[in-house]
Amino acid sequence: MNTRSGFVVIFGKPNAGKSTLLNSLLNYNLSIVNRKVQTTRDRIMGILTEDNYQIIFIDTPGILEPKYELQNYMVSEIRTSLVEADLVIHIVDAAKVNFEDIKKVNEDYKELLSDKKKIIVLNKIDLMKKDNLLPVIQKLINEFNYNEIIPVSALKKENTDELKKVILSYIPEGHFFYDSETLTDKPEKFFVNEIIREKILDMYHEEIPYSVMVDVTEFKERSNDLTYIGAEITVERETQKIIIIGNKGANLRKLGERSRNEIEKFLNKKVYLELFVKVRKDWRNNKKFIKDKMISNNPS
Ligand SMILES: Nc1nc2c(ncn2[C@@H]2O[C@H](COP(=O)(O)OP(=O)(O)OP(=O)(O)O)[C@@H](O)[C@H]2O)c(=O)[nH]1
Ligand SMILES: [Mg+2]
Repeated sequence: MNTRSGFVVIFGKPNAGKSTLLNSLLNYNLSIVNRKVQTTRDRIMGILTEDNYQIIFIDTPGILEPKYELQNYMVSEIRTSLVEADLVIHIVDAAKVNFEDIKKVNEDYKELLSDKKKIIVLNKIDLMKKDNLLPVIQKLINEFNYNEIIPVSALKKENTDELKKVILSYIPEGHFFYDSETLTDKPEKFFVNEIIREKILDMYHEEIPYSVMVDVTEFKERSNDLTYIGAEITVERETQKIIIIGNKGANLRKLGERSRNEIEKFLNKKVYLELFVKVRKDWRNNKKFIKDKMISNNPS
């Protein structure tokens, strides 16, 4: 039997629904999703192996103009992902299509996109009248050279089967890159970290989610069914630490409880979770700190 295998990069502005689309195509909640922007910070591989094909999806951080070192890291994650792409899915919010933005993205990433097959996905169609889609599609056909234009709702799984079929038609023949049980390139520790960050995104507001770095510093099986996890939450200022901890530690306890419940489901084991809050002034601009933490969170 001939096998097919290829890399598909999901690329677009913050909040367009990249991670939601990844989860929906995988039928599995791998990448964290949140209504706040800049949820995803690292590229995350989600591997779909079915029948005679293997599609390696790569979810990426939202495209932005970097203003601090952490965002430089996020942009470098986008660029590295594009290099290996067989197909690029450029996803936009269908109700808020900004043609100037699309032009700019194509310009900014020109050298990485020039020889690639590209699909533009118009996402969140559940939020709009279908009649309003036609003029958008027409303009995209007239002004851009995408190989395909596909409207979907990643959240409601509308037209995602159709999208999957189209994606598959662009996957070249070739051997599988990973064995068929592998779901991702990231270790368990990375997802534990992401679960804690997801709960922080839900619980805290304003600049806090953007000023937080989570690092799982200990991950030890104490017995067959108990795992000890120690995680450091680094913020940029004392005042943020006070908010994270809350009155008599109430917020931190709640964060710990919510994270632990989810981590236990993910690992299918009992977990003892300990959270430590640290302040590292202006860490988002500290290249060395970011590099060290990202290596620690993404061991290879
Ligand atoms: N109504 C609707 N909401 C959606 C759809 N897809 C995603 N969303 C919502 O849009 C928000 C952002 O989704 P994400 O998947 O986190 O977006 P992202 O592009 O990965 O965002 P970043 O990682 O921050 O760049 C979340 O609240 C999702 O539930 C959709 O098809 N319909
Ligand atoms: Mg995301």
